[in-house]
Amino acid sequence: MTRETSSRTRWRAAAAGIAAVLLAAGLGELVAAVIAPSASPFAVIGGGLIDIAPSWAKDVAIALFGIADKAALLTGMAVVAALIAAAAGLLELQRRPLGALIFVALGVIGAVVATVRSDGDLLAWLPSIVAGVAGAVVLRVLMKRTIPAAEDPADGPGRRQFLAWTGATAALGVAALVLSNLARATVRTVEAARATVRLPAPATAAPAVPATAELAIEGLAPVVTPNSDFYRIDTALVVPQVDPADWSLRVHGMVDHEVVLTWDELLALPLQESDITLACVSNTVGGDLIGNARWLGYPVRELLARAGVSADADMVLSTSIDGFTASTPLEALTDERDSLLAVGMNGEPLPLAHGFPVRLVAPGLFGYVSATKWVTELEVTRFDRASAYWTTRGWSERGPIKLQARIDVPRDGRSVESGSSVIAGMAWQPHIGVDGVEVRIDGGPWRRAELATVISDDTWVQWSLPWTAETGVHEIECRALSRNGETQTSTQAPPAPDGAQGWHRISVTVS
Ligand SMILES: Nc1nc2c(c(=O)[nH]1)N[C@H]1C(S)=C(S)[C@@H](COP(=O)(O)O)O[C@H]1N2
Ligand SMILES: [Mo]
Repeated sequence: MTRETSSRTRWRAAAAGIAAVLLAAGLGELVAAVIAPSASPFAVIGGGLIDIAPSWAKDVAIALFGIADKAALLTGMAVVAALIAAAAGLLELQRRPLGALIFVALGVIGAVVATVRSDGDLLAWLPSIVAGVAGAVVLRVLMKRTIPAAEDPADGPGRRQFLAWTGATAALGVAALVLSNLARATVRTVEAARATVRLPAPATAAPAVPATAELAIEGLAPVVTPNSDFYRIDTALVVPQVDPADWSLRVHGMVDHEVVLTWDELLALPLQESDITLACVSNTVGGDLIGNARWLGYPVRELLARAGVSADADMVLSTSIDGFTASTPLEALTDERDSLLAVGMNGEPLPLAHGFPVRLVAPGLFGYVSATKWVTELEVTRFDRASAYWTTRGWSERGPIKLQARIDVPRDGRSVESGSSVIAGMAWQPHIGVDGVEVRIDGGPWRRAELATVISDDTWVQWSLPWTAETGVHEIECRALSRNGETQTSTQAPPAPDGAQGWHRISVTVS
């Protein structure tokens, strides 16, 4: 490389790399959208990253980005891809064809990951290979068209030609990405299938939610969480698309006889409706990874009774279509509680992101040990024989939801007008139930809040306490009292390994 051209040339080479990766990604996504929706290069590599990431990294991601963790991951991947591509451009400049080979190598890695991770999709390798080869070819072409040959720098392609070639390539890449999204949308038949589902009326209906269960205080979480506001936590970068017509559930393992249930068979069974609060073990004290819905489903206990469970078994390992697993203590699925094989959520078929067509919900247990979405398999087994997705990553084997109270009103850190005001929040210990909530201000005496009407022991409950706010900065704390006589512990603990604990404490300025 001659000296005069080196800086400008390097910029052009890096730009060629980035334009090439855009077009490569666009083509890969387009091929995936049309022939192998589960093998989108971005999705398989992102999914692989999620699965190999250490759990502390996931905790940090959830803490930083909450339910936007997936958008953050995709953004991060895009930035890393751009950096690698720029580096590949520079390398191509120094040692042709090593830069182009980087694209090919990335394509091969993507193809391997896609093949390993796809559930038997024979063409899963194709999108990544197309992306890798296209990236390599486009990089070579761009370099040729936009970078002056070393021998006669003055005579090489001008600025205009550089901008035209790189710009056109990048624009094509963006167009391919947009097109791939459109293609995916038209291929999205499962959403259409969901729209045609008519859920049967429950054989056992839940009583109407009492009007007095909802205090309707501004800023307080509604006692029934609308589906669109329900938190979503899972390891699926792309929401699994399970057509009910193709769905079945296999119950096997330590049973007298295997049971296979299809969608039509499930809907023909007597379904039960139940209000159940679902919480995530990653929820921090005061956090909002919790929601309450009216679920419709078939009691898991009935299904297990049909299969005939061995007396030696103590766990049910449920598996999702995407390979996620949860290990649920057997007694939580066979005792009197309403653990459901759920098909309905707040009067609708499950939203796709919440497990359509069928998921589990078990009152009293954190989601990671009980609430498998897109569930396809129940294996009756033992804790000493099998372990599940999160338990193999260091989370506790048993996951009962802890006794917790949260202050929603006023919001932590907000300022409040002095005078008559209200403190309000939510409290829960699903399946045990909440008996009361106590509040104290600035370390003063505990005062008993008023509970709204409790829907059931399986749900959270709203509470409130009138407060005459005096000017100054105030610290407000709350703690829940359970129906079995316990007072929420003040001992703090982080979410790992079995759920956060400690009193929720907020600070507000009254003026
Ligand atoms: N298939 C599958 N099911 C899953 C998970 C998952 O990652 N994959 N996550 C579990 C966890 S950790 C929680 S807290 C709940 C959350 O359910 P939601 O997203 O419907 O709120 O789903 C559970 N079921
Ligand atoms: Mo969770």
